[in-house]
Amino acid sequence: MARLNRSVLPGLAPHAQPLVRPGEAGAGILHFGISAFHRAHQAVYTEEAIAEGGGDWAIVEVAPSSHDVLGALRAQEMLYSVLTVDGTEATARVVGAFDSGLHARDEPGAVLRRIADPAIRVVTFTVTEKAYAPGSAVLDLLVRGLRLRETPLALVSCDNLNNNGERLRDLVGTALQDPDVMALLSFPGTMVDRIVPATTPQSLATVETLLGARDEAAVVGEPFRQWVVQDDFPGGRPAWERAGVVLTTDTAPYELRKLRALNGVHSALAYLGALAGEPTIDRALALPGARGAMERFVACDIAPTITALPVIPYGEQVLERFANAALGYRTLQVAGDGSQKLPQRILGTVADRRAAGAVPEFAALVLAAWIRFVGGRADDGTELPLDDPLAAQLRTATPQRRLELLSPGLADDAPLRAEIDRWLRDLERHGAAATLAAL
Ligand code: CS2
Repeated sequence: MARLNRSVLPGLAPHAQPLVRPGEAGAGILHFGISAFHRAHQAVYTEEAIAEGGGDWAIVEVAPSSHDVLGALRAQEMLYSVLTVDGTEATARVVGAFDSGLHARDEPGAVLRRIADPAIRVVTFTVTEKAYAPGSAVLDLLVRGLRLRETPLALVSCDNLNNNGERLRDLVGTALQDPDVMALLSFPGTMVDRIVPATTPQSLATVETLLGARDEAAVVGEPFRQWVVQDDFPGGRPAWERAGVVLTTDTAPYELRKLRALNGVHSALAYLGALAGEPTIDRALALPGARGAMERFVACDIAPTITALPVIPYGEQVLERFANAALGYRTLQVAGDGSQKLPQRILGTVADRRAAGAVPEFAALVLAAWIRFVGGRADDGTELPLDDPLAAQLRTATPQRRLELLSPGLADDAPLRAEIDRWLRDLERHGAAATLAAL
């Protein structure tokens, strides 16, 4: 079977063709973190924006540490495809948004030159929650490059964090200590959304059948996608609005709703599902009582904390998306890095409800499920792997200490603690499946 590259494009079906031909647009964006999510989200929007609105906005990809994806992309002349799955439907299309790729550790000089390059007017990031800490390798390299910068540039966080733009501004500002360079930069906030599970050998095989070429860098996504971006780009930007991106002055309400009513519910299903032995999110949602519990989580705990946008219909749509069995999103994948994810997914809801004098029953259930999950055993005794920067500490800690590691002071809130303990007893005695079924 031929490997995907430029020479196989003429033989592909019309609906599988890239919207932008390789080399058609010059580079205008530098992206850190060649994640599956980025390839199925920002890259797809950007390719459409170039096709609709023109401009030199092709993306230079920077791999921070792993060589795998960059190697596969280089072998394919930076082409890859997105497999969109829904129920029994699956379509694959090649994306032509990438200009070239660099490896941060192997080619730091080339990355620095690109950060300083006036042709690059936007830098985007999908580096996961845990990279937003002082001293990370990506931040170091970025700051060194920014010291060489002389023209305006937008730095865009596409990670699932509250106020991601402001977070990035604080990190960069503190590390850079250079007001002249800071004056050239903007840090637009974003809300990014598309469910993109880790690619499996089975999905690569489906892509191969659909394309008639082997693609080692293919990604899988649901049909739904959304991107809300604060319109603050001093050096210009692609015509993203032509690709359906919502450009606005304030992304905060969208982020808040997405982090709490999508990612928060995702994490809830991940921990409860993993404890119950369910491998995927759709199967966790299909557990008796799970859907009703998630609806009540949204209606009783989350909706009262968000007034700027409708939450209940959004939550219903999210559950429909989670029910897409073709995605096969692993509960263990969503459960990973909980210490980094739960603050913005669950603790904001908890804090707002506590401030209003209420004890959020379902958010407490999620915290109890997480406490039990990090202990390392499913309800039937099966071992559960723990992928988390705090894994070593969490594994051996008491429930109280686990809450403290998540957020100092959290365990001192007596009414909340009582609610979490009540759920912990239920989970220990009856397991997650029976606890959900009894709701
Ligand atoms: C998920 C997200 O893995 C996870 O933690 O909750 O990646 C989720 O699928 C995306 O944010 C959806 O936009």
